[in-house]
Amino acid sequence: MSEFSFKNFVKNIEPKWQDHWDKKECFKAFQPGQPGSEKPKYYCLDMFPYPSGDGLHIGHPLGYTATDIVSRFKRMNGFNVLHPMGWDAFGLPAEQHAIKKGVHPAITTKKNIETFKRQLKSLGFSYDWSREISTIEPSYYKWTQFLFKKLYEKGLAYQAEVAVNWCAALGTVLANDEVIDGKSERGGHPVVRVPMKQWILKITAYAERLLADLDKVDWPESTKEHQRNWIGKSVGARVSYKVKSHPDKFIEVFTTRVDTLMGVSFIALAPEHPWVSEITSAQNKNSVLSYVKESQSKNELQRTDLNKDKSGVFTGAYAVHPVTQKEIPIWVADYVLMNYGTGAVMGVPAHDERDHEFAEKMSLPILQVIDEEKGVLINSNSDSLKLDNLSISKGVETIVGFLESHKLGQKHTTYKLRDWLFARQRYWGEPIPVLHVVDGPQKGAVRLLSDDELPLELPAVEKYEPTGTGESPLAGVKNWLETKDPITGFAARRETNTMPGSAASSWYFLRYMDSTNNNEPWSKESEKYWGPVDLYVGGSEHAVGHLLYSRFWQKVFFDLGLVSRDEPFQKLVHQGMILGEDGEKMSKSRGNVINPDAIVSEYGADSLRLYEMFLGPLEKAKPWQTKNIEGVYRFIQKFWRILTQDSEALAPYVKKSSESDCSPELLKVLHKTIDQVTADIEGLRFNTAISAMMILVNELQTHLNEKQFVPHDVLEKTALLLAPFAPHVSEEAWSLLGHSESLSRGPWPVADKSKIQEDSFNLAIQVNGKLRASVPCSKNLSEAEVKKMALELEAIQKWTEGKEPKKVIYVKGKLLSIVL
Ligand code: ANZ
Repeated sequence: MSEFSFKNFVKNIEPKWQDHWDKKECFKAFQPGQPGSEKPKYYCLDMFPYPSGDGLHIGHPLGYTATDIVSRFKRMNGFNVLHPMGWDAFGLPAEQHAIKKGVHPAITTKKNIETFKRQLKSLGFSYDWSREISTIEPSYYKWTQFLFKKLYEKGLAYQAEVAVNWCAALGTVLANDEVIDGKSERGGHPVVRVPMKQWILKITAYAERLLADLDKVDWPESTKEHQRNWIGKSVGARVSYKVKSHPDKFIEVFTTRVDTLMGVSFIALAPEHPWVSEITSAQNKNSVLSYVKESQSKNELQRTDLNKDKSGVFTGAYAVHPVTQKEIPIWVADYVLMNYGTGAVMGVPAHDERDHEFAEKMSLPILQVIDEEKGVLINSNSDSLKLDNLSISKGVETIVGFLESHKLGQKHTTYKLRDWLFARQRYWGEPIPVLHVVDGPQKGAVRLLSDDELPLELPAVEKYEPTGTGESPLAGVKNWLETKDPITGFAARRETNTMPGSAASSWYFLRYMDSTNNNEPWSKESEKYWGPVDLYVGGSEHAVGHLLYSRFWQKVFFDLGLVSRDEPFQKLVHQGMILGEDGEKMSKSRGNVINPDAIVSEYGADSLRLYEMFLGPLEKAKPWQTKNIEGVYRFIQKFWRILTQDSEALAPYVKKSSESDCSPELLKVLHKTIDQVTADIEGLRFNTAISAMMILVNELQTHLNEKQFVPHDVLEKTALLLAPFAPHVSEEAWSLLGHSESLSRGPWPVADKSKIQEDSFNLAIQVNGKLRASVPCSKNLSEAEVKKMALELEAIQKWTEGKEPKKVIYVKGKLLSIVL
């Protein structure tokens, strides 16, 4: 078959099978109670894409092919597989794209979804498209709003004036995970901290469980560690220092090293600490005020940078040491952050690097109180507490005991995790389902919309660009904005902020379980059946964003009795990045971007799928090489040729018959391949599975070349093995081999281990205890036959010299020992 016709053949069969799968609902997942649901379930999930204007990136099919292989494999193994797809279509990227194109996001997003869907279909992924979701549909975001209400009712959503990450260029606030090194993750624009009234979700209430439950899931260790660090648990103590000039005021500090209490030589407050101006003495007022002002222009990163010079200013006030009652100067220093711990620290220059620098610069005393080598307290005795020579842990215990009994401190655990900023001053997001009463006796009250008012639809507007003022474009939509308080009848305004991009993605995996339910986001029954996601594949960039938020929502839903388990994703895998041919990250500006459409049209989807899987281990970064696709392309061609080429001449060698007619060598390769491909798919080692199948197909070719028999059975099993990877050509082969039903539900071939076993082994032969020969020996030989063979060997006769052995001992499959 010529190259040209094979190309046409591929062009022909791929859409044909895609249509067939659609029409016959080959990938339908059966709801609990339906026929088919009695099978074991398997939930295999991709991170759903945001449908960008660029269409599918060559990196998308990497993870998607991996989950597709697993989904197809599980289906063929008798599982009821849930493998869904949808669109994460609200949010900043979609809006930015629309702004760039000058076309309303509702229009661009719809168009992009169509492109994405066409592209995904052209790759032959086995999604149950009847469960498709799109987060911008009111039928979907109705439930996002409903779930927000649940969080609010549980006290986990609140409004507060907080310092937020404001990005003027994007015209919106950003969540902490959207800010990298003081710049917006998207676009790299500067981000500054400004106070704003915001909706916030209390993820910190779940910090401990989010941390502890990481032990329950099968995730990459690096991702768990990333979450652990992001949650940032610190176990320590709070200590109260009385302010000498204001005896009713106690400055609370948080410390992880309460054992160093006797080495404190100053207290430092964050510039934003509420007591700064109150405790500052008259003489110091001006210098303190100007310092505070100056620090506002620095971001958190600049302030905490270890390499930066420490700065600060003395307030003129003193604190009282809780044990010695000595005076300790109170400073303001911008390396102390207001949003961590209590916004105040006790400075221990001898044992903390930043405090040390600060003390040196300000000429404050540096007193060593721990012998770090011995791990004991020193210089720490006072009239009221004898601490010297205590171990650090004993020291902590004694000091905390003292502080507690004097009501001057207690053990305390703190987390770096911040509450989740849940409002964006943007148009393209879910409206937050609340009203603000603006008139009447209950002015200022916040009302949740009732369930039957949901969805609160996003109004159609002409101007959707950020206003730049910090207010959402929705604030300009008068007829939508102004409404009435249902309770008092007085004027009310709708909330104009929208939800962040990560709202919809925090629960979409639950919606797939019951995507057409109009009465609830999902039924308990469907969650009980489908949960948790058995395999989740997606990018590691979501480690502390989406993957943390979803765990939080799942736990809240668990506490509300809406779901039956408190972790959403049992096994998580991150696919590696596909780099450009030049080994660099693919980007338009580098001009090294590969378009999947072009590859599919040249080589077909099966080749693209095989190639991406053959590139290397799923998790690794690897460069793309278009010319190497030829390798997998030829592999499929070879398989097809074996099935069809010279069929008349070869017919006698490929007849309908059973394996028993087949040569043991071929059977061995076949069953080895079945065994390996099965284990490799389970272990997500797709590249080695493909290598194994290549060996098998070569073996088939060799057999035919030598006019040896290749039974029909063997060809069938080869097609089945290949099906998860290259489903189109496998279906075509399966039908050519006489099947009228799709192979999408199996049967998956089972390896016959007895056929795999090596049929020869190395026999070691000893004469009088000394190794004299080592020869290959067939496993089928009896003990007598082995003895006879050994004694006839020249290498042995040299030693036996014709003598009759006194004893011959045979250790089966290993050793023959001849005693003369
Ligand atoms: C005294 C001390 C002595 C400290 C010592 C450390 C070493 P982690 O482990 O990251 O939680 N700290 C507390 N609140 C702070 C704030 N708002 N801004 C900046 N620094 C703050 O760090 C806890 C330690 O960081 C605390 O323990 C405190 O310094 C400082 F030898 O107290 B430590």
